[in-house]
Amino acid sequence: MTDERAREAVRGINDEATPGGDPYTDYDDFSLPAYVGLATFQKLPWVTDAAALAAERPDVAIVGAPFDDAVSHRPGARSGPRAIRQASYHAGAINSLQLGIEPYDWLNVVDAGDAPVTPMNIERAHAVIERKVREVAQSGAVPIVLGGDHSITYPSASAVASVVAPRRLGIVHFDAHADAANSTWGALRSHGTPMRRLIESGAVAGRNFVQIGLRGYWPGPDTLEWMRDQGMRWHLMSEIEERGAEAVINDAIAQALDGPEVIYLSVDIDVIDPGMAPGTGTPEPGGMLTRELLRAVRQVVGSVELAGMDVVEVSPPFDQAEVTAAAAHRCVLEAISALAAKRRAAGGSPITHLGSSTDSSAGG
Ligand SMILES: [Mn+2]
Repeated sequence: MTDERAREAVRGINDEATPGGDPYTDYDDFSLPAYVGLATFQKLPWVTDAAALAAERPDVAIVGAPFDDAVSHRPGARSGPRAIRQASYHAGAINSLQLGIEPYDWLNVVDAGDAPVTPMNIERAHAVIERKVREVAQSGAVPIVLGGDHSITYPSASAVASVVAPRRLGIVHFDAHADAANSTWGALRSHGTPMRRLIESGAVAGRNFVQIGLRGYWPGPDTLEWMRDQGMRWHLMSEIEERGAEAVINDAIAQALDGPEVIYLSVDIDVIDPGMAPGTGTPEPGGMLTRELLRAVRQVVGSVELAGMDVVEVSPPFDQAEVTAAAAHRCVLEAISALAAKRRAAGGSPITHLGSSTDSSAGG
């Protein structure tokens, strides 16, 4: 699939395009069913090379971080990026009913592939993830990173913070867990510690690190005291139950932007109730509804300047019927659609697709 062919096909919803003459060539890869061909995210062009990204200057780029050597309980998130990429029944083009927009008519989105991770070496994996995310962000694209365990937020958000500097980064973090421990059984790089590392390193100020959905029985009082000392702010799941998600998230956005100009959004899929998202490493009962989280992603992305995002902790071996991977996939689509709606609202122009016509059925 070349970039030109993918762009030609973007116009129109693919499965509504009328076949032409030759069944062998009627549809290009972008327009063929989701299960046919390469499983790039939403069949988007696969542009992995830093030079190609710099030349392409996409608006958004998907990045895989297939790494789970830093989990404390049940593993499997290394297979998350691949599972999320294929958790869709749509061919490439999509139309957001929620936002009334065909996002790929407004944004140039590519799949930048995976960071070149190998197992059994956390420092090496984090280093290559940081470099990959930095390359994507330096191209001008908003990186949307598919985890991977939550430890990858440390290199990923660090890379984004370094690229946006001197502008400051706030972080909005959905999770059942605070992930701000000092160590996990002595390991400083773990999926329980990335938020502390980000604050200690200065990538983000504690007071602009805002967490939503915390619940259950971890962390302990010492870590909570450290979090308070940093000025971190968090909104328990019980607050969402009492006040509703929309009001809580409005407060969280204001707190994260109290100083910074741009936002990194980190979504641990375990913020969703494990009854709706069982495929994750540390499931904690009593979480958000999937529909609440998707609405929350639209709310956050629609009202901030998004510099980067990740969706982490999808563990396909523990999933059922791909329900967790699908939720993660839709978190990404909601973010892309909200970015597109912002582009349109700001008076932007639709992308002129090569070979496109005004006939919306001309896809393929
Ligand atoms: Mn978590």
